[in-house]
Amino acid sequence: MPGTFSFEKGASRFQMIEAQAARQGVIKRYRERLPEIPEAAIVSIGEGGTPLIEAPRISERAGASVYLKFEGLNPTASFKDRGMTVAMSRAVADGNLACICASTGNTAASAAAYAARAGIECFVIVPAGKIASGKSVQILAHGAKIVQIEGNFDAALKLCRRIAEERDDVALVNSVNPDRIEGQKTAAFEVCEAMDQPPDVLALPVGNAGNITAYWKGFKEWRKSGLADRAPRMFGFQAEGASPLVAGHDFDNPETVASAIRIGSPASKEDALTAVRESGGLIESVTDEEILDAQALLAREEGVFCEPASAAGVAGLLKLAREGHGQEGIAVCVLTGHGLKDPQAVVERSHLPEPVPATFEAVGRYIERVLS
Ligand code: AN7
Repeated sequence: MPGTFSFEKGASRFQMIEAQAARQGVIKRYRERLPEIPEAAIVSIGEGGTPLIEAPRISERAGASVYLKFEGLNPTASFKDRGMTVAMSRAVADGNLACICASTGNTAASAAAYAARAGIECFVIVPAGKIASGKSVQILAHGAKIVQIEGNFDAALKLCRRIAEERDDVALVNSVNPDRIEGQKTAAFEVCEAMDQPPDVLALPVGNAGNITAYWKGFKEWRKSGLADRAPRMFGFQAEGASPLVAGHDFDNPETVASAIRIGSPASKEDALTAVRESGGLIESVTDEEILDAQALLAREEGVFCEPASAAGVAGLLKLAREGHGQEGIAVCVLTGHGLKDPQAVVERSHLPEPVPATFEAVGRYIERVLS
């Protein structure tokens, strides 16, 4: 009711407007740092503006002050939305009838949502039976056309590139599309803004290597514009069974529990290696067990639930610390996707206990046992 608001209520309303501004979408928020997109073509669902969360328990173990950039809080629950808003806006501006992508799941879920909003058709080519259930559900919910191939991500990407080459009405929205990288680099800007300076280390999972490329581009641009005089060291981590950048050769049959990064021939491998070299960083591998342990630690001790692949950065920092290479200063770990994307990964490691009678005694006994 007008006139009944106290000053404090007015202030909190102002904070709400501030919060809304942070989630106006990355194109509007960072317009001057992104390629030009005609206003009428912008396709946004309010991506970006994700929190940077302090992680005291992980910090104790890693020897550094660790913060989590929780990208699972984007509209489709992964970092892919940052690049997808730019790629899809361009697809609309160019008058495409459809978009296409290869995916281990998250790119497809994001493309499906943004294409739905744009009102264009979306084709997603995925490795049959290898997509986490949350992601498949998203693809179906948004009405994308899903093609399951008897082959892996690398084969799917090859097919998509060819189709997009041969059809000028279909836009390729994988991260080989430079607009994807442009959008994704905004996460680096947000990290710098939130901390008032770049961190010492940025640790993240590496699959097709678009994200490490994008972060490095963002940090370099931030430094170049004079807002910082340095940039973080880039620490990329691959799953051991899918670690072509560590091994120095492609993997024909990549395998890992972290299905998001089950990629044997990263499209942006050269850019990823450049980012590591220029920043004085590293690319290493972590085992599936280390990944799942880090995922559980994040969930059980920090209250932050990410999907397995997303825990690779934390797993990597913890591994380095165990090997005597604890990092000094501030490390930001990018948690690329939400834990609800892949419920099976947790269900397979836990179990629901047998039902008990609906009595105070039975339930009370259980609580007594846990707390004693
Ligand atoms: C949760 O969706 O490649 O190194 O097709 O979903 O930029 O590939 C997903 C990749 C990390 C790796 N974390 O990022 C796809 C896809 C999560 C991911 C990565 C992915 P890139």
